[in-house]
Amino acid sequence: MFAVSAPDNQSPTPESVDAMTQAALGELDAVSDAPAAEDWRVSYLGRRGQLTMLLRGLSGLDPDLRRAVGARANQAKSTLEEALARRTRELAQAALEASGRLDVTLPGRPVIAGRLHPTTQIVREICSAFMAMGFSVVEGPEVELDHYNFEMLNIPAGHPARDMWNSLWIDYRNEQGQQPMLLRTHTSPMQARVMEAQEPPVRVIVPGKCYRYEATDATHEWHFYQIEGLAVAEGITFADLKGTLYEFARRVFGDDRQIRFRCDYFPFVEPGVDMSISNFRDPTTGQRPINRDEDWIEIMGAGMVHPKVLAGVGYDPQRYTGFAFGMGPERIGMLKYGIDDIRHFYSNDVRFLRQF
Ligand code: FA5
Repeated sequence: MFAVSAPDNQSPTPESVDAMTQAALGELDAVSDAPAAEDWRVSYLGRRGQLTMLLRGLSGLDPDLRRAVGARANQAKSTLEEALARRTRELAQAALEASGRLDVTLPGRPVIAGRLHPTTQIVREICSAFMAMGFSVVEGPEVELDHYNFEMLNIPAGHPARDMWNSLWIDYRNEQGQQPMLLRTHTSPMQARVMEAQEPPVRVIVPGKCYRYEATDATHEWHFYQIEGLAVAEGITFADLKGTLYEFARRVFGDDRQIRFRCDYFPFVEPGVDMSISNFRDPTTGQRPINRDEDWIEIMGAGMVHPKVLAGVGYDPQRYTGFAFGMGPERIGMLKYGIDDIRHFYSNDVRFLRQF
């Protein structure tokens, strides 16, 4: 080992401390296992190690020399301690690799997997059913003009049917003055927007969010999704509407669920219907799909596009006919998965969301 004090007992100098440090680092490189590393530590950093002894002997030195050698020796101490820690890690890693073993008992790192929201899942499922029947998907604005949400749907200002949709109005003004705007109450305004933008034939579905100023209960939210459907061409009849909706219900609910059409009124269709899905008790379990005392749950409004709506977008109502529908995917999800309250969808309770 290198001696810090020269054999002739000369006083240490900064240079002799540097030389000792270099020699120590060289020896550490040559150390090949943990016991040898421990011997190295004892000989330099141990209680009677060279560097420790040097630091202890500083008090006997001339003040100038003491300062210079002291500073260098403290630096050397940190250098050697860091080098030892690094070498110890390298030796441990090398020993593990040499043993050919892997510590399989180490716990794995948990992977947090996200999942699709149940509404997204059911919306996608419904869209797939219609895409398989040749419909394409379009989307539109959630903040809508009165013009599209009502006027183009044969619901002029002051029409009593406006009360069917409790609206959330927006105070908006641009260079042209006041433009009555609202959070769309349904996806039906996209009927007019799509027909204005293209010539027949049209076959689209429009998924999107809607908003209504209304009290919530087990089947009503103030914000919810709708999926609009529109098909316009020459020769489309009510039978096409029924056939399309039967096929949709078969694809989403299977063959066993019953479907009910009833007359209903919407100013933009004639005739108009609503469609419900059976919520009957299972004779063996006594359970209903949705735990509510109702045999039928309404899932959509539909009908033949009103000639005034066709004429409003420039289509010839003598030549073209079409059908339209607007359904609530949350209610469809409730019937399909047995969810008894629509408010579970948006209360963000992970115990509910994790089930999907
Ligand atoms: C309409 O909104 C019409 N635009 C539907 C339509 C389209 C008729 C095209 C004719 C032709 P309605 O308000 O009934 O109709 O809503 C349609 C469906 O949206 C309902 O059957 C229901 O499934 C869903 N829905 C309506 N209001 C709510 C609500 N507050 N919470 C959850 N779902 C709702």
